Formats: sequence, structure tokens, C-alpha cells
Amino acid sequence: MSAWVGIGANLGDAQTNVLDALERLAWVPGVRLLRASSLYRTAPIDSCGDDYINAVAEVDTSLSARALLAALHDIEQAHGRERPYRNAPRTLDLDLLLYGDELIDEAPTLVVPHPRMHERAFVLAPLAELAPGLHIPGRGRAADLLPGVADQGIEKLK
Ligand code: PH2
Ligand code: MG
Ligand code: MG
Repeated sequence: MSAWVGIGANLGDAQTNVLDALERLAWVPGVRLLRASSLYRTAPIDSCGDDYINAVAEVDTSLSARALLAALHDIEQAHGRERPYRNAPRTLDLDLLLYGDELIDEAPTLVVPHPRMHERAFVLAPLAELAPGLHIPGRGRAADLLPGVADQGIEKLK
């Protein structure tokens, strides 16, 4: 199954945390890292603290969506992720954005497509970089959704 993972960090050395997350993702049994986007510096949306570093990755996985999500949480924990309050600054956040074209609603733990991905430049821009034609079930193509979030601050890093 092809799945897309969103990666974000805005505490500590955010860039190193995101790169380390990609490496750890590639090592998860049952997960093959297919490709990763550039890194982006992005203004916090409904959050606070420093700018975020964001990226997305496509994986091929034999894991269920639930097992993949658990593996993502393990990687967050390895980075000392704390959750003092909703959308608090974080050392590392890994979100399951898409799992094939499946619609999954096991709220609040597992909702796919990620419920806010279609309104966030920090997800849509890296997605459109790798797969502009990618279809977000119920929402449309990543590249077509980008103009709707043009007011959100985002800068592609080298
Ligand atoms: N993640 C959030 C809330 N706000 N803003 C940016 N720029 N990047 C994020 O990854 C992000 C956010 C909740 O997970
Ligand atoms: Mg998130
Ligand atoms: Mg998350």
C-alpha cells in the first residue's frame, strides 16, 4: 500500500529532527521509504512558537493504517515528544496523511485522509512538489488545492 506521511517540528533542532525522522521511517519493518520532499520552513498554523520545518514522505507499506500510525507515534516518542496541550510546539510530529485512497474514520485516533491536510500549505506544497496530481479523497488534487492556501507563509529550503 502506498501511504503518505506528514512530518513537522518546531522545537529544538527542527531540521535535524525531521531528517532523523525520515531515516527512522525507512528502518521501520514493513515500511519502504519511496521518496521524501524538500524541507520547508513554515509559519505556525493554529499553533505557536518558532517557525516549523515540514516535509512529506511517500512510503510503501505492508502495515495496516493502524500499525503504521503506531510506528509513527513510536518515532515521535523516541524524540521525546510531549503533548502538554493541543498543537503545542513539538520536537517531532508525524501524521498519517493518506493510506492509499482509503477513507478511515476511527476518530479520534485514526482519521484518514488527515482531516485538515487539504487546508494547510505546509502539507499541500510538499505533496504537490512530489505528486501534483495526487488525489486527496473527497478533496481533490493537491496542486489544485494550493491556491486556496496561498496566504500561508511557506519557504522551500535547499
Ligand atoms: N502542525 C500542527 C499545527 N500547526 N503549523 C505548521 N506550520 N506546521 C505544522 O506541522 C503544524 C502547524 C498540528 O500538528
Ligand atoms: Mg500534525
Ligand atoms: Mg500529529
